[in-house]
Amino acid sequence: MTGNPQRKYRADYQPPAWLIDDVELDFDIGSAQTHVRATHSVRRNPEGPAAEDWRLDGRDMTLVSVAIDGRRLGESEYTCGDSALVLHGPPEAFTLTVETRIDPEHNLSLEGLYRSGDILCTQCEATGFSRITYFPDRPDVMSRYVTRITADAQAHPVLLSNGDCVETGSAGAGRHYAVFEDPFVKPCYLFALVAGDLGVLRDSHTTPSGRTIDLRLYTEHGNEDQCAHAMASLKQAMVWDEATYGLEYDLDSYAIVAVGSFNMGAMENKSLNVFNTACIFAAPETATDDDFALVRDVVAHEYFHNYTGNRVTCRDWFQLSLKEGLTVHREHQFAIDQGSPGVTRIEQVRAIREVQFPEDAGPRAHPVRPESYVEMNNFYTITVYHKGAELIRMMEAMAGRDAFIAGVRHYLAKHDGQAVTIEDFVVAIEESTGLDLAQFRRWYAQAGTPRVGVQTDYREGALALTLTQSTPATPGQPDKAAFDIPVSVALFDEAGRMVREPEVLRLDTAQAEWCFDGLAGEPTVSALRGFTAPVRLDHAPDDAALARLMAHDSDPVCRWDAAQSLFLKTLVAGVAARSGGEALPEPSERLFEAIAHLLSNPPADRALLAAMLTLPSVARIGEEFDAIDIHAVCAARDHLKQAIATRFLEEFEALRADHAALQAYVFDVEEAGRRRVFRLALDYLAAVDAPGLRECALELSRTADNMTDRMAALEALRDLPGEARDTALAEFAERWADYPLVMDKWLRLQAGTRRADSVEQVTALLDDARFDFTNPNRVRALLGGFARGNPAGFHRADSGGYTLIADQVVRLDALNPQLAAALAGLLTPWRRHAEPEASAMRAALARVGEGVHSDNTREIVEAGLAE
Ligand code: 0A1
Ligand code: ZN
Repeated sequence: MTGNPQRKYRADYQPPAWLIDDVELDFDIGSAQTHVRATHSVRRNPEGPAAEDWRLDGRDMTLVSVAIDGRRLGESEYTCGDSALVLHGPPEAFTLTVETRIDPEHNLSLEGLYRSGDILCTQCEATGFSRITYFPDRPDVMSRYVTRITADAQAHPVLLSNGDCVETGSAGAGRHYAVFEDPFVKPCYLFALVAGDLGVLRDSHTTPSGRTIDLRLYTEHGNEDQCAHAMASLKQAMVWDEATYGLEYDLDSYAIVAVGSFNMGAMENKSLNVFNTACIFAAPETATDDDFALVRDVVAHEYFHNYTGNRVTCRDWFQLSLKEGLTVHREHQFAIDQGSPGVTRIEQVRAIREVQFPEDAGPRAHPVRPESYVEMNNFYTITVYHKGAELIRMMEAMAGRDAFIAGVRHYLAKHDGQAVTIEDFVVAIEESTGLDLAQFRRWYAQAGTPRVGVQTDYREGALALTLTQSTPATPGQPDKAAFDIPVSVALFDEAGRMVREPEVLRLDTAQAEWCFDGLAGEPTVSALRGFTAPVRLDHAPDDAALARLMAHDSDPVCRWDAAQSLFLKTLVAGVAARSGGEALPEPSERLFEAIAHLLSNPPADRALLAAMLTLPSVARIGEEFDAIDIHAVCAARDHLKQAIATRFLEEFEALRADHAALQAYVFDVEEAGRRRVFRLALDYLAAVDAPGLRECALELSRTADNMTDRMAALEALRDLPGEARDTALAEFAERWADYPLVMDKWLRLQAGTRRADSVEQVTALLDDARFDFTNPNRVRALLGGFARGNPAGFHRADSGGYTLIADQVVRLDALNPQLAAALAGLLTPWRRHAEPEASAMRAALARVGEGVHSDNTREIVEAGLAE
């Protein structure tokens, strides 16, 4: 590693020295390079520092000229370096014109202006705008934009930018132009431009106030039939935001463009969202139920940003959770309102526990509002997004839904058109709701997951409930002050009747006690109902109490969690035995009885049944250990699955047969729940290679009318011996060769296959024509699918898995640092593992450090290796 990248600190914030009120951009798109002329009306910021020089960010482009008030500057009047253009002593108010040349054809970083297939598109968050022109690339410089695009009319018949199209025309020589005006001020990270030969799906939405919005969804030709669900989701999201928050869309048109090469899921550019095709395309034949839900939720998320993010934005990037935590929370509320609220919440909780908790316990732990960063793109994390959303959810729980929504409306009205801080949001919520959030604010400042202990003491009709909290040290934060933690609690009696209604206890000290009296007998405590706070609960009800909660708790999260706890007890014992070289223990009769009871008294929501019968993931089991013996975890999980499958073979056969009665595919809660149970049944049957299963799965992989069932069949076959697996995979590849997103499923299936030579299989696929190293979706499917979805292969004893990932990170770093850094992150939790894996993983991370040059990947590696 070389160089000395600059670390930025939240405490160093200074307002911008100059402001730009109006931006005029003129893009002349050539066949190779693009020429950009930017004209800005600039004035000194009365609240800014009294700087002499003005620094404009910019990289990877050629400066053609710079002029002030129409006069071209001489060389002594500015300095242009690798990352900035500095104007020496500019006037107090002036017009700045900057001409640059950029090279979208060779831009593989997928930031700034780049080419995805035949589409030219932009990605400017967080700091991609400074790859387009020299500009103060920071969100607190907000301007009104006018954009003119000129391009070849045949290659790029569709030209788009933010706002309304106010003029189009011919530019001669087969070229044409279009001019766009965005009336709302915005930071440059929300700028967007698209040029291409695109197909479009059109629709419209009429708001409660009677305005009709033109809705357009653009994709490369031939994909229009995959866009109906995304369009329907957009309309659902618009209706929901009107009905729930009273927020109407504020322009006459809303466009989405789906592109195949995109580093993230989607981007909320004002009135011109750019999406990864993976978050737009959804047809029954090619997308699973999970894909349908993902599309719905990401489309809604980007739409919700129009207020929470665009109309009111972030002052600086340390405030990222201001827009992301709030918008994820709004997305979560929306998803819950679309049906199956229990299981939807369970999925949200799983993401926090299985991904955020490990991040918060690892070398990259950071507060929801980070204190410093080297590369901002490394901070689009599950902590900022999802833990941030849980903080908002806690505020909502404290205020009540109606008061909270009124608080958000107050915040939006108070700060409309501004770039503000998380503190501004918290103050607005306090002003509107009357809550005192003084101590609550610590959630934004302190990293780490609090552990909440639950102890009970029952005597003569009275239960003393003691709650304790402590938070482990995280990098740079050795001591933690007490959090303000809402813990929802209810009590159940022996027969499973609720004897105390749910009540939210506020734990705001290291320890506190509550007393419940007038009880007829010792109750069972149901705690953290609905997951009221992002904490680890140290609560150890005995097996009988867990079985009771599993059967009777009215909160689906606690019901599911009781099942998970029962499974975990067996699994933890299994891991300990295996690590100690002993035989794996058999599950207790109590566990089998609880499962039998569940199967004969299933919840009305089929998806909840499936969730409750799904064993904790390898990641979740790992959370129970200080040093994870990953191979013992896999063995214990396999063993338990086989034991359950053997005991309930008939029941799983019946659940499988039940599914045959399904009608043609529809994506709704009821049908998706049934498919989920079917998939679960196949999974258990595959665990014991049940008679007839291979034939049935092969047949289904050929005849299913939808991708959900087809994938269930392939996943069941994936680890089984015999020819059925290879036949099914080969037929699948042939049938879906023209659908890259479906081929990602094919890559992922193989990457996740348990076999001794999985490293070699993945390595071979890197050279397969169906793989493309420059496309992030392919890379995530194959390499992410391997490192995340194949623990046995990734952690293989000869370190082959680590070496494979390390080598590919180094290779990728030269093309797409953002993606390389994300992949490198998979090697950082080495301290969580037992030996010999820990040392081997660390060595692989060190190798990455020797081979990479980007600030992105270096920041990740340095954090991962820090003492
Ligand atoms: N703001 C987007 C996420 C996003 C962030 C960065 C990107 O490129 C570097 C792209 C998208 C969202 O929350 O949806
Ligand atoms: Zn977002």
